[in-house]
Amino acid sequence: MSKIFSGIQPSGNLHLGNYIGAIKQWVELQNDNDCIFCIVDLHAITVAQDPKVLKEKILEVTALYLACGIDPQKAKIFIQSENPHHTELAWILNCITPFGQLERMTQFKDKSQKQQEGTTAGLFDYPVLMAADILLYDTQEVPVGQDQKQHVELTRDLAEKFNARFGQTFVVPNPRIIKETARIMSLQEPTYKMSKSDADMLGAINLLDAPDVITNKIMKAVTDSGSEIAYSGEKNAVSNLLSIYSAVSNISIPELEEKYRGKGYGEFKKDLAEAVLSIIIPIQDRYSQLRESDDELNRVLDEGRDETMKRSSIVLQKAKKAVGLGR
Ligand code: AQP
Repeated sequence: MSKIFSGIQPSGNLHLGNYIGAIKQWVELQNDNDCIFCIVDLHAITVAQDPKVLKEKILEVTALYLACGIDPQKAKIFIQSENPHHTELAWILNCITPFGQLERMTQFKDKSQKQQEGTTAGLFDYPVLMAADILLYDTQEVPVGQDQKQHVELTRDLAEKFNARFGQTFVVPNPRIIKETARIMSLQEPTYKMSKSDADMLGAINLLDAPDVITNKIMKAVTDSGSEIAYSGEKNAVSNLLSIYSAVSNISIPELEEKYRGKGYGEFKKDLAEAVLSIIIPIQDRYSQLRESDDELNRVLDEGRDETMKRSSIVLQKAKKAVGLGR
């Protein structure tokens, strides 16, 4: 049984990349592990958010966690900003984090280019807060998509550095990345990852998109030159569609290649849309039921906050004592 921590930002609409790259793994992991899944709203505000929309998205993400199969009897779910230990530990970690290491974070480089009103200190510091999120719970494994690997590596570096300087305090965590589904790409620009902040409305399949919208996005997905449905480095678009198909159907990629040998993109995409909908429609049904009243969501979040704060206070006190803070 491993201790597992992961989270998603309520910074927009959850999409199939978040589901395949993260939540789908969490649902499997919760059966045999001690899991905590967070709604990382403090990370979301590292880019500008409309306060009313953010508030709504926090409950939306919570309901989607449950609708996708996270079971609060097995895993704890809570909102990051409701546990102040995260920002407190982040400050302590800031004081041992090399500035140059944060400058090398590729997500910072990508996102700072998009910040029109100027890059904020929060965006720069985001990976240190993420390190605090992980280290507060003696986390052993962090299930994430490929884009977060560098941040988990920074977390490892900070834990090792802190332990070496102040004595054994933190467990050094490992990223848990499933190669085949670690990077689901945009349906319109398959060299970029599917992303909540993609300006192209056709690039991402959102978990709450209407079924006809999902079918339309898949039918309009770009393909590669040539008509062969095969997984290869030269066929980014079709390889991405095959990865999605395989993840939602549990049919292996070689089997799918065989099934569609000599067949056209039209038939392949129609079947892919059906396979995606067979996963998403039940999620949407459960989501609608959950949103009839938010009482259940609030109960789950209250319980998750209380339980996780008990755990994180132990590690935080240990870290503060090691550094020499307080009396
Ligand atoms: N395209 C993806 N393929 C596989 N995994 C993905 N993840 C995100 N996009 C993909 C994984 O989902 C988890 C939550 O990600 P996040 O919301 O914390 O932040 P993100 O990675 O920055 O997600 P987005 O969608 O790209 O959001 P924006 O546009 O707001 O930055 C992580 O485990 C991530 O790896």
